[in-house]
Amino acid sequence: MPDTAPPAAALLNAIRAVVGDRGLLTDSADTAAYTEDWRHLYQGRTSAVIRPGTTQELSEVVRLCAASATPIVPQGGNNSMVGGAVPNENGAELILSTARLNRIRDLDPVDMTLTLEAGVTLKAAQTAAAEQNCLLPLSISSEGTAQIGGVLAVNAGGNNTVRYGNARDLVLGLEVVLPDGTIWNGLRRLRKDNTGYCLRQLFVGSEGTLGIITAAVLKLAPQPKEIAVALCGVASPEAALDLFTRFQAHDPASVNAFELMSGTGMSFVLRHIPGAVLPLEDESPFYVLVELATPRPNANLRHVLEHVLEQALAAGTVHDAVIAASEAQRAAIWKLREEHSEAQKREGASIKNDVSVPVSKVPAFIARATAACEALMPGIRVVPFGHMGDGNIHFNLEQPAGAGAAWFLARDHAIMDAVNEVVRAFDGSFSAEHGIGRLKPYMMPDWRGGAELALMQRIKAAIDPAGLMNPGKVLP
Ligand code: 2HG
Ligand code: ZN
Repeated sequence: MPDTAPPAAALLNAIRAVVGDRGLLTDSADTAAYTEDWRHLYQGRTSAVIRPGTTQELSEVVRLCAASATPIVPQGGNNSMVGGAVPNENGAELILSTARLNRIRDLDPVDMTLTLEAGVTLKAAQTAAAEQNCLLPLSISSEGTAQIGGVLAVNAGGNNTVRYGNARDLVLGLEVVLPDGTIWNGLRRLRKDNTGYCLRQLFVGSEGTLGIITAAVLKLAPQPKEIAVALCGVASPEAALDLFTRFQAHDPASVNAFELMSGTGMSFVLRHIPGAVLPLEDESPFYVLVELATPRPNANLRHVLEHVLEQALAAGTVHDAVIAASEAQRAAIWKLREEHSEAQKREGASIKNDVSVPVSKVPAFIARATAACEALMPGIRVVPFGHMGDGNIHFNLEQPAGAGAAWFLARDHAIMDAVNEVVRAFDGSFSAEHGIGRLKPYMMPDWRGGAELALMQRIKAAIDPAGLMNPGKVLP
């Protein structure tokens, strides 16, 4: 087990000699933003945040920490929904921020690859790709602050998974600093490379428990020539599923995003997010945001959208719809979806279940999970939203009106367990895209126990025998 005593001044001095004054924050006023998670679930402590400027510096810092048995918490944009990037309360863990590793090393529009460091934000990476007429096909609500290292460490999914897969599907190569400080340079950019175990995929999704991702080679896609977005009012998740199958039947290759929102979640956005306006005549029990995109010329996607929506309106699947007529309108529709987390946070305390079930089971899952939560806590407000095209629903709950936040959050395990029981009945997953972090390791024995968890523990012990990398995360 890692030492629980705060790191000695001698270690911090040695680290300062590597990263300089600019790379070391020790004042609690400066470290405060790094020790609390985005959801305010955890308030950790640390004696320093280390911000190396190069992979070499980061490796030397890790070597110093290994030599003194000092635990490290790697951190990117600190957007984890499961407390995956903050230290515990004992003050012994140091935070290693990748924020200053923020260079784009190479972009090759012929190979369609982007080689970049861990601290580049997803937004900056998307922009760099677009400037070369390429697409980095990964989009998440927190992309303005999320850093590539963190995005890969949690294998983020997001809005375009239905078309392009998760973060791991885009990774051709990685550079990783291992727990003893060794730099593994696996920054290959080959489409084919069958040479032993696929190590990069071991680090993708490992949440910083096996090493620190410092750079990556990502696969790019052709930039779309047309994008068409619609917001639709639908009566139920069943109607949303019917609409999804209509688009899949008509032109599956162009479905770029298919997102579900509830009337409750939308009402939070309209209430709390400045400038948010519903572009439909009436409010609706549920909404779908559908985005079509294609790199083909003259595809007339607006026509495709109109055609499918007209049929869905005639069948009663959709009762109202609007198609964005400009880039500004498209952004305004996406804002209604992307601000769901922020709006929910402003509304009060929330309990989040980032779950997945087979796409065809989403409506039945939502119905049964809603009933289970309402039976457990009358008045609880159910806020399901998310990536319906992937079967990934953020089955979030908001405290009953008038109930205290602390009272509500104290019941989080009971509520998550009730939801997970329904997830299990549909052969789903209790964590689809946010990972395990500090919030969910207790669920692992139940869901991944036996040979699977034993194998994960052996991998952890082999790569990080002293248990210094992001302790207390992922594994129980
Ligand atoms: C999203 O899809 C994010 O917007 C956050 O994954 C979901 O707040 C959440 O539960
Ligand atoms: Zn999501």
